[in-house]
Amino acid sequence: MAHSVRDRLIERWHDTQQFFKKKDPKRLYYLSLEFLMGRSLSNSIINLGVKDQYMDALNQLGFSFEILAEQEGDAALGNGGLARLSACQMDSLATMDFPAWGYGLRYQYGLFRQVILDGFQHEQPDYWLNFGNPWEIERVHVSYAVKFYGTVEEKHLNGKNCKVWIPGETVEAVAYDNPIPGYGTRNTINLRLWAAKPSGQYDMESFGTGDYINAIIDRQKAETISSVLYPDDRSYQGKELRLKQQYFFVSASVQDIIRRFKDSHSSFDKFHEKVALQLNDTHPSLAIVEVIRVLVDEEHLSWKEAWDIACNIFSYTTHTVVPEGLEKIPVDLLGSLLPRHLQIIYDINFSFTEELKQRFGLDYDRLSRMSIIEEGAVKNIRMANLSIVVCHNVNGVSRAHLDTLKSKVFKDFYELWPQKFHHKTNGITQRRWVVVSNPGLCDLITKWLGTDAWIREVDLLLGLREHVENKELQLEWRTVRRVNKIRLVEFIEAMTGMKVSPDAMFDVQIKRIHEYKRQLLNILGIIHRYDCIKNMKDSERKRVVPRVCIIGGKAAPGYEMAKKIIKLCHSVGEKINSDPDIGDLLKLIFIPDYNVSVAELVIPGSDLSQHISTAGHEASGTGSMKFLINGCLLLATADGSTLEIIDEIGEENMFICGAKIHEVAMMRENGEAPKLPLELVHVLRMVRDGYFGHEEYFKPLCDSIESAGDFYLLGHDFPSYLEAQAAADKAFVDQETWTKMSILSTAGSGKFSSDRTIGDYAAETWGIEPCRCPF
Ligand code: 26M
Repeated sequence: MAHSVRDRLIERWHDTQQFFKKKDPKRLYYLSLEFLMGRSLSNSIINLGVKDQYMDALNQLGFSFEILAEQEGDAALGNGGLARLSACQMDSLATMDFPAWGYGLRYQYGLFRQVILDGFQHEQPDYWLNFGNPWEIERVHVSYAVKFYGTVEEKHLNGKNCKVWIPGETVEAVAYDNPIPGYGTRNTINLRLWAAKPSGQYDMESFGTGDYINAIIDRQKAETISSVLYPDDRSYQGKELRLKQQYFFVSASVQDIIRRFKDSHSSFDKFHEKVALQLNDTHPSLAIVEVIRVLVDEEHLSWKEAWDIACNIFSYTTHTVVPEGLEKIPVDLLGSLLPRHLQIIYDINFSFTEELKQRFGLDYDRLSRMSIIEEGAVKNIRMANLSIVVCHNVNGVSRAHLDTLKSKVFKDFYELWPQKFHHKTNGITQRRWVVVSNPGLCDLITKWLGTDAWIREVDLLLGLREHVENKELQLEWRTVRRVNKIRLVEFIEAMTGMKVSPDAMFDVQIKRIHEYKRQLLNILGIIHRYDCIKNMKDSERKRVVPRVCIIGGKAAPGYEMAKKIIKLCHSVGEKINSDPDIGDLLKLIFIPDYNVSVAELVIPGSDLSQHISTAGHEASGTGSMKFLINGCLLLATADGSTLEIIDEIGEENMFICGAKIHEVAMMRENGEAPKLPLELVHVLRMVRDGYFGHEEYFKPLCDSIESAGDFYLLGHDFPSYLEAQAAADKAFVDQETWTKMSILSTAGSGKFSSDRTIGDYAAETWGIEPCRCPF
């Protein structure tokens, strides 16, 4: 089946590329080290508009489509938010007919699989290409040499001084093309992923068997460059392999882009009118340096010409909130791997610091803060500074994030170039997150809107507001959600052996495990709930709203605190779930190996979802948007994109808690360590006393709140968190009110489609126009 779908994809993909070539519009190149595509089968047949035909054909052959579709593994070439965002944006780019390309790395090992043994996370390799990948087309003839190491020599050529890089190592980049079909259009764009292969031009002269064997083994080592995705989404460790990955992918992509441009242009005069390059965070920011290097050293443009081109074509989106989250590369490392690039970075920095001196005088503090080079025991290159200096546009991922960029992270740069700073609030694609993953709700929405046009024009969802009081809609809405819950019940039983009741409120927190995302706050809240129920009289218990608490997410392999949180979740779950005193009133389930396809199943079956980062720490957050559009209510802090969600659907349709962003800032400035609320002290006492076992192992978690300053403010937010939870219970008892809130969540979610995000980028940042291939 995949191969027959692939044939359809290839036809359209081919026609689209031909059409773009003929029209030669300005193209967008989206550069990202990570794409979390998930499964492709369902998404492809839906976007191609052939789902019914395939379902029929399969039925005739005696297969069930749902069961077949579940056999597919995820393409997990990314960590979390940033990586799934690139996948959603590719879907929108294709659907909206934009002449766009994605570029990335074809890792042989995707994000590790999470296996839980005795409550502890273990990482297992994700060798995802084992059985072949029907969604890619290997392009053996599309390959480029990528060079590393070596020296730079000064040469005199045609009366000019030139820098010549004499590299020490060459690796071949081979293209693998992944068609991305748009919905309701013939357009099918390309995601080109590069794989590393030994270079053809290798010197294979051997002087004996040993040399020969070693020469072959050496060649083989080239492949390590694209072998494994780094599984950490927070810290930059200055590893050579990671830098090699970044440059490998950037160099191949830039060569490909320049070759395509030169196919139809004889000079670079129009380059900036035909090319826009988008950097998904700073990970691909060496592309800036590479473009300048190629234009100056290989195409012999002047520095000024190359500089102007680079400034015109690059834009950059940052996904970070804290200054420590910004990428740095040790100067020595870069100098040894890419000596010519280091020179260019110094040249850029020289002109930039001269400009700064002109503008601000000899303000050395400012100069050292803004310099691309960080001085110190180890000298580093600040990739964000490099990106801001060159890019014409720097985007944050939510309105609140932009405020933080202006006032903190990039304050100095904002003072210098206020016009560069913007935000494009993130979004998610309603194709994957409703049409593919929640067909029941999809049909219901279409029925009540009287059209399926919302799948391309998401603002039409607003039309649901008119019907919110309609009893028939409310009943159908509840029925669809109930069916999804039962599917989730079955999944939970298959994964964990636990039978949970679909009558309970399904309360879900699924995302990467991070201290700032505060899964710990959730678990401590659950312990509190458990303790309350234990101490209740029978008459009080009757009023308790039954809950199934679901937590899922991976911890970076080296992130000890995150791993402790996973273990705590299991230990608490074991205690609660086996307590006969509690029964169906409370359950705590950890869903192992959370990924895109697990999310597709869990989200449609959830009642309540939690997004409770300490205010000021989540740049945007996109999980919340997937829950929102599926009619799941949000319990959230006023952080990242949640503030904009409040604007769209109203605080009365959500459960908001916790300190506000400015309050967090104030508490931190005052260095206040306020007294912890009694309920929290009590709950921590239970953990410390070994109520859930492993008291030594959990001690650092308790300490982080009680003796290490409670940086993430669990103490401050605990009471209001419990209030929000109580408000959710109260609302859930009245199913009619709950259903209305749910309908209004879906109705108001339109702004959070990646179609809106991409439309804004196209108009305000990239300057590209749709280029629609005729059917
Ligand atoms: C770092 C070092 C080495 C290798 C990889 C990394 C790295 C990889 C991913 C660092 C950060 C990475 O991702 C950060 C991320 O996912 N940020 C999230 O981006 C989302 C999309 O904009 C936002 O919604 C989230 O708020 C933000 O946390």
